[in-house]
Amino acid sequence: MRIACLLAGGCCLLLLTSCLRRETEEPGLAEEMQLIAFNSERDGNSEICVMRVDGSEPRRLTDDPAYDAWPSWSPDGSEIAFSSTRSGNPDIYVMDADGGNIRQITHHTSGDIWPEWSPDGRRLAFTSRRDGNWEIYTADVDGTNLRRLTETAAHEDFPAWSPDGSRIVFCRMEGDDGTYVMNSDGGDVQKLLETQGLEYSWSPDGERIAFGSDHGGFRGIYTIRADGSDLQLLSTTYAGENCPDWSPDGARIVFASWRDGDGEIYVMDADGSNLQKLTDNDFEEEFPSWRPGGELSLGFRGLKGRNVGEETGGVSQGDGAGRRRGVVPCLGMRVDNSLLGFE
Ligand SMILES: [Ca+2]
Ligand SMILES: [Ca+2]
Ligand SMILES: [Ca+2]
Ligand SMILES: [Ca+2]
Repeated sequence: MRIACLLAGGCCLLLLTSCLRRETEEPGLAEEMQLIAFNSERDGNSEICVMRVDGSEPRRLTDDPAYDAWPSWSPDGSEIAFSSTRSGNPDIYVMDADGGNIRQITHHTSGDIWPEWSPDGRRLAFTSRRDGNWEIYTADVDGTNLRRLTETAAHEDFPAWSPDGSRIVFCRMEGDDGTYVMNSDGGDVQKLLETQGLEYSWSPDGERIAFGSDHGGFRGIYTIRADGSDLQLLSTTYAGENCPDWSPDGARIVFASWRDGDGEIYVMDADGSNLQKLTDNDFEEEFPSWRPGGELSLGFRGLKGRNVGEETGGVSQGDGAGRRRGVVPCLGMRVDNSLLGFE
């Protein structure tokens, strides 16, 4: 009995020590808290997934036989806009960052795809064919106040906001092809480049625009200055690469590449160096979207979407106050508007 008590006491001490260590871990784990949303077909059809920026802990957010694609984070990182065919045709949806609370935003029988969240969090830009050919539209995040920004016989696609929300870069195909930029109300359209881009991303400082392109005959990741000058090729394989997205600090770019035969997610420094492969399987993976900084970069360790037990997991307010231990409900994301999960 005495030995059993001693052993139990030792275990309690170990648990207490573990808890104290976790409670006192210092901030500075922003890297661990950053997430990349992407498409994966690893479960048989395209789903929205998230993973850490080192490729670890991939987790599926959607679970529907429909085609779910094109994730775009809200600026505060609490929600994700995406397109899905679950209504019978492509429509825009918004869900919480843990995959819950899915809301259908567009309700048109035509295709509505490629949502991009505005920097102020209020609008979604997207591409729709509802008026006969592909045009760029914006709408409030609840789908109201729809506005068509382009009106041409050509195919407009891949809208991306400037960091200050004043401009939208996009691609025009099938007539006067090229990369264009316009005001966020559709005015002052300017051609930046004769080359078309495939999925644009504006650097956080507003200085440069990254895009995939067939410029030169082979598809790679390129950047230009926001005025269209200084075209630079970043990727080195020309292996069907597109969908670049800048990290919140502007230091890195995540993108999709088919250099190994099927779509994988890679990350590189913004000058093209220090390439890292984040996924490695036989299924298509593409459309990566880097989660904006936001309140999760507070120093809490990430979560694993499982019950990690009373002693190791719980939720807290965004500033770390009000920590409550218990079931960890999701992967390091908001539990509701005020609570964050931690491990
Ligand atoms: Ca699906
Ligand atoms: Ca639709
Ligand atoms: Ca058009
Ligand atoms: Ca793959």
